Amino acid sequence: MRRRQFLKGALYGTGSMIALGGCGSLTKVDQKTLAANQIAEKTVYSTCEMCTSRCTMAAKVRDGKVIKIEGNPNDSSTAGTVCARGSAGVSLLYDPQRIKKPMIRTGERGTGKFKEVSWDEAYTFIADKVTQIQQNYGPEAIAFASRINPQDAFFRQIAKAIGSPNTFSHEATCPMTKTTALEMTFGNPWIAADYGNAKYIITSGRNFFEGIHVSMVKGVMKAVQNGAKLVVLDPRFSVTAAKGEWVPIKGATDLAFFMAMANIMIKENLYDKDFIENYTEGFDKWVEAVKDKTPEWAEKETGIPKEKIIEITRDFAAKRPNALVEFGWRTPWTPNDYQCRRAILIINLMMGNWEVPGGYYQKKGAGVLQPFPDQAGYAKPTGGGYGPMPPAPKPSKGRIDGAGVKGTPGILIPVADGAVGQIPESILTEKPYAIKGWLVHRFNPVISMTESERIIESFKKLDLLVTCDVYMTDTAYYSDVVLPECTYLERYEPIIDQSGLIPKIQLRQPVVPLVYPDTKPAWLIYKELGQKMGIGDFFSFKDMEEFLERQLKPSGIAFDQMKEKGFWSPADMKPFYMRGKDPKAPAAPSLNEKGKMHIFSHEIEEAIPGQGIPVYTKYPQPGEGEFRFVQGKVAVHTNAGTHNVPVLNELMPTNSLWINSVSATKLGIKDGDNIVITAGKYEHKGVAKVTEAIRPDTVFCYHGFGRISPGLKRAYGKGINDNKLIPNAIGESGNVVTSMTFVKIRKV
Ligand SMILES: Nc1nc2c(c(=O)[nH]1)N[C@H]1C(S)=C(S)[C@@H](COP(=O)(O)OP(=O)(O)OC[C@H]3O[C@@H](n4cnc5c(=O)[nH]c(N)nc54)[C@H](O)[C@@H]3O)O[C@H]1N2
Ligand SMILES: Nc1nc2c(c(=O)[nH]1)N[C@H]1C(S)=C(S)[C@@H](COP(=O)(O)OP(=O)(O)OC[C@H]3O[C@@H](n4cnc5c(=O)[nH]c(N)nc54)[C@H](O)[C@@H]3O)O[C@H]1N2
Ligand code: SF4
Ligand SMILES: [Mo]
Repeated sequence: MRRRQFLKGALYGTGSMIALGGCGSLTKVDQKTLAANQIAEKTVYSTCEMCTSRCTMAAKVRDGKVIKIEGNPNDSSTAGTVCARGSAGVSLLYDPQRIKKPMIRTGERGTGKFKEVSWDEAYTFIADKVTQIQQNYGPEAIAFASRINPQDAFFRQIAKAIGSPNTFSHEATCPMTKTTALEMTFGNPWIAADYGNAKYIITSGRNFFEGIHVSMVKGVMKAVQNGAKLVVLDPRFSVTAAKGEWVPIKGATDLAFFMAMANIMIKENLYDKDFIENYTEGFDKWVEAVKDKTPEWAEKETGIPKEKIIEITRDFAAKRPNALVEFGWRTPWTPNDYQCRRAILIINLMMGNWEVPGGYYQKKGAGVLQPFPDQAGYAKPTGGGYGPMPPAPKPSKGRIDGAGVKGTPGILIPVADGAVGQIPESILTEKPYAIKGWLVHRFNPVISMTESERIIESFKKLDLLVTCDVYMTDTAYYSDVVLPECTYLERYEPIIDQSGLIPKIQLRQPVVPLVYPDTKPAWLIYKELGQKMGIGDFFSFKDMEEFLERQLKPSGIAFDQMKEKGFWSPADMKPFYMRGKDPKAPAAPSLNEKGKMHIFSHEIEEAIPGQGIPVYTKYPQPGEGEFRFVQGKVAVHTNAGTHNVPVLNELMPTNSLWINSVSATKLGIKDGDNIVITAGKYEHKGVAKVTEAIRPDTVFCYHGFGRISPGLKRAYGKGINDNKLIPNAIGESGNVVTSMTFVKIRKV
C-alpha cells in the first residue's frame, strides 16, 4: 500500500480502500466490480479505540470483512472524520502478528518461551497463583494496572472481589498533574474547554495537532480559522506551534511564565474582579504569591523576553472572557507540575472564562443537567450494568501509594488512578509492603512507564505476572500468562460517556465476528476468570447485551437505537453554558459549602504546609554539554500501542533524536548520524535529526519506539525507547516525571 494513498483516504475520506483479510494490506476497490458482483455492503457505527480519544466511527463491512473505517457522518463534533490511526484499525484487525491463543511461559522470564494453552488452563494457572499469593501475603499483594478503558469495570471487579485496594490506571504517566489541579481547584476533574469559540488560546506543551482528539482538533482549527490567536509554549517547534506563535520556553519553567502573567494582570487591572469575588476564595493569597513574580524575573527563569510576556498577557486579557490557557493533557513535566496546572486554572478564573463560550465548562453529562429545570428534560442518566452483587471484602491494608488519604501528601494522588510508578518500587523494596502479583490489562509498563530496566528488574521478583493485550508486547514478553483479547472491532463494551456542552453517549459494538476464534473480549475473560476463582457472583450478568440493556434502561434510550446509530445526543439541545445567559448563575462544581472555587486550597495546605497556593520551584537547567530530554506524540502512532500495526509501521517505522543545529555542530554531529545518548547509568543508540525546530539546550524524540519484544516483529529494535533513559521518580501528585532528565550525546 502506498503511504500517500492511505493518508489521502484517512484524512480526506476520499478513495475506497479494502483490507485483504489476513495480510492487512490495502488496495483500491473498483466500485463497478463491486456492483457487478452484487456483494452487499453495510455500515456499522461504533467507537474507535486506536487511541483513547474514542471518537465515533463508521465501519464499512463487505462480505463479513471490514473494508474501510471512516468517521460517523452524523456526529457534528468530528464532522465525520477519523484520523490516520483510526482509519488503520482495519490493519490491526487483520494483522497476523496479533496474539491468537492464551499462552503460559515455559522458559526463564525474558527468553520468550511460551506454550499455547486452552483458556481453561490459563484461568486455572492464574487462579492457583492468586490463591497462593493471597495465602502467603494477603490479597493486597496483588496489584492491578490498566490503561483506563470502559472494560476496567470487569478487570477491577476481580480486585474488588478478592479485597485488593491496589488498582491503578496509566494516568500517572499522562494527565495526573492536571487531574489533581482540577480536583483541588474545582472539586472534580470533569471539565473541558470550548476551543471552537475561543478568541485566544495559550498552551503549555499541549500539542493538539499531533496529540490528536478529532473533535478538539476541529475546535482549535475553527478558532484559528476565525482569527483566534494560538500561542504555544514548548521547548520545541511542534506541529501545533507551526499553526500559531511558538514561544520556545526553557523546560520546567512554565509556572514562572504563568505567575508573571498573573502579576501583570493584577498590576494592570486586567482581570475579572466580579468573577473572582463571586466564585472563588483565596485570591488575596495569590496576589501575595505573585507580587514579586515580575516579567523581569520570569524572563530570567523562562528565557522569554519580558516584552513578549507582557504583550501576550495584555492581548490575551483583552479577549476576556472568551480566551483560555489550555490546561494540558499529558502533563508530567516536573515533580510538582500540579502547581503549574493550578496556576493555569487560576489565570483562567481571573479571566472569568467559566461556563461561557470560549472558556471552560463542566462536562454536560445527563446527571449535570438534572438541577437545571430548562435542561433536565433533554437527557436522563444511564445506570449500572452489573446486577446484584455480594458485599466485597474490606481491604485490610491501605494502598501502597497512600492515595487519597486526607491530611497526607497522598491526598494529591487521585485515588481512582493511583501512582502506578509505586508498583515496581513496592515489588523491589517491599515497602510499604511487598507486591507479589501484577495483573496488567491493555497497558505496557515496560515502555510506557519510566525506567524500563527497573520495571523488568521488578518483574523478576514477582510470583505472577499476567498481561492481557492484542500483541506480544514488551510486558507480555516477560509475563507468566498472556491473554489474547479480541480487538475493539469485535466486541461490545459498556456505554461510553463523551459529553461535552451537550450530553453524548457512545456504544462500542462488534463490527465483524472474531477474526481469530480463540481470542475473547475482556468482559468475558474476567467473568470466566472470576468464575474459576470462585468469585463468579461478582459478575451476575449473562452477557454484554444484558449488561447494556440494564445500563440504558434508566436513560430511556433503546439498545437497538444505539446499535443503529452508534451514539446518542439530544438532537434539539443547544450547547449549554451555565453562565451563558446569567453571568451570576451558581457555579456547579465546588469543593466547599460556600460553593466557591479554590484558588487557595485548604486540602493541599493541610497535607503539605506552604503549598496551598502555587509556589515556584526553581528546577536545575542543563549544564554545559547536557540537554533536557523531552518527548511527545506523533500523528501516525498512538503512545506505544500502534508501532507494530502494519500500515502505521510502514508510515513511520522508527524515530530519531531532534537536536538543535548549533548544538549539533559543536558536537560534530550531522543530520542522520548514529549517536549514543547517555543519562546517568543508562545509554541508548539512536540517529540524530539536526534541526532548528528546538531549543539548543533541549533534545526531543517521539515516544513509543525502541521496542524490546521480538514478538513485535515489525517494531522490534527500531528507534529510541525514551523510557530506557528516564529514572522512575514519583512526583508530588503521584505522577511520573518525564521532562527532568538531562542527557549527553556523542557521535559514534
Ligand atoms: N496522534 C496521536 N494522538 C494522540 C496520542 C498519540 O499517541 N498519538 N495520544 C493521546 C494521549 S494518551 C494523550 S495524553 C494526548 C497527548 O497530547 P499532548 O499533551 O499534546 O502530548 P504530547 O505530544 O506528549 O505533548 C508534549 C509536548 O510538550 C512539550 N514539553 C515537554 N516538556 C515541556 C515543558 O517543560 N514545558 C513545555 N511548555 N512543554 C514541554 C514537548 O516538547 C511536546 O511537544 O494525545 C492523545 N492523542
Ligand atoms: N517518556 C514518556 N513516557 C510516556 C509518554 C511520553 O510521552 N514519554 N506518554 C505517556 C502517555 S500520555 C500515556 S497515555 C501512556 C500510554 O501508555 P499505555 O497506557 O501503555 O498505552 P498504549 O501504549 O496506548 O497501549 C497499551 C497497550 O494496549 C494494547 N491494546 C490496544 N488495543 C487493545 C485492546 O483492545 N485490548 C487489549 N487488552 N489491549 C489493547 C496495545 O497493544 C498496547 O500494548 O504512556 C506514557 N508514557
Ligand atoms: S483520535 Fe484518531 S485514533 Fe484516536 S479515537 Fe479518534 S479517530 Fe481513533
Ligand atoms: Mo496519555
